Amino acid sequence: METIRQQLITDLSGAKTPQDVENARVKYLGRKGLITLAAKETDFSKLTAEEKKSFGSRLNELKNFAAEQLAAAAESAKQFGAAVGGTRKLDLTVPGLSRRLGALHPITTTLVELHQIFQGMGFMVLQGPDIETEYYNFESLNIPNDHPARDMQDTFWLTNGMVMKTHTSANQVRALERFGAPIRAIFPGRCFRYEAMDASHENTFYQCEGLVVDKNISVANLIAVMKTLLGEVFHREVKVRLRPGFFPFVEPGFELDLNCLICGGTGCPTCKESGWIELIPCGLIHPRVLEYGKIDPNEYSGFAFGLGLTRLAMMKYGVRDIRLFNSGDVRFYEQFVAVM
Ligand code: FA5
Repeated sequence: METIRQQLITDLSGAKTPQDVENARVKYLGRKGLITLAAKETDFSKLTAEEKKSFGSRLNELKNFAAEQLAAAAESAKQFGAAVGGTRKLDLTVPGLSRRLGALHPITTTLVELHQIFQGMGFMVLQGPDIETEYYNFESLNIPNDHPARDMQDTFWLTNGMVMKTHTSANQVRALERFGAPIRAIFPGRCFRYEAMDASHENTFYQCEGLVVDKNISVANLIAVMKTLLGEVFHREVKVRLRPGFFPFVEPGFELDLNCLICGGTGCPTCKESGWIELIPCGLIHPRVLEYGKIDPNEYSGFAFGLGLTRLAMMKYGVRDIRLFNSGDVRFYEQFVAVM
């Protein structure tokens, strides 16, 4: 009986279709099945009363065991049949058996939203490399080797002299060289900095660069685009402030800060108790950068901005600590919707 039990377990582990299970049922419990015959072919006259009792109860146990196993195998064969559409072809559209659906990463959701907003304003979406030359990351942006602005973006260098892109501005001159003027483009991407990490600073974070070059572009165009952007992202009035900011590749340059949406402006660790989050540095493109991009600054002007995309996601979703985004903590990711 033990041999029959083991054989049944082996057969059922290989049974995939309802027909496989039916074959197993006939083999073990059918009229000429192994369990049925074990009962029929035993000569009870040779057994003592005690042996008869023990044999009968073990046989019943085996029958019950076989019936249970066959029922369970029939159920999983049915589900497997549904999953493969009745044939052996795999149908990837059948929902999985696990109820724990994944969710899009909040950075992905924010990226897609930005694509839609800017495409609505006629911007192309471009992508540049993560590993950059010193020329595109610094020099072509009017930041020569000895310029103190390099200190603000202390970073990771590769042994071959290339650099992990410290800001998406690194793609500005690439875009100008490739597409010329007029141009309207955003280029979101990851940035890397050797950074002391805290609630609002990561060593790996996202920015979204924006670039517009055309005839007669002014600060008024820049402000109009910023207003449209913030209106569409937050769907409500948010408080911002514009102050002068220095970046060697814009002139004039500004810092657009957002009133902290975590504390409402009263001060918290996320905004370093200041009530404001540095969100979108921006300005009119420096004529020298246009020249590096082979654009005539006498004919064209433009603006650029470097939106802190990860910080935008923090404000949009109320995330107090930037380190959660790259934490790999499922409890954090699960809180975001599964579909957009
Ligand atoms: C720049 O990176 C400039 N390239 C932005 C720019 C583009 C200015 C075009 C003018 C014209 P900054 O270092 O301030 O500037 O970074 C821009 C934004 O990225 C910040 O406002 C902030 O929102 C975000 N950011 C910067 N460093 C970090 C960090 N370590 N972690 C998370 N976000 C950061």
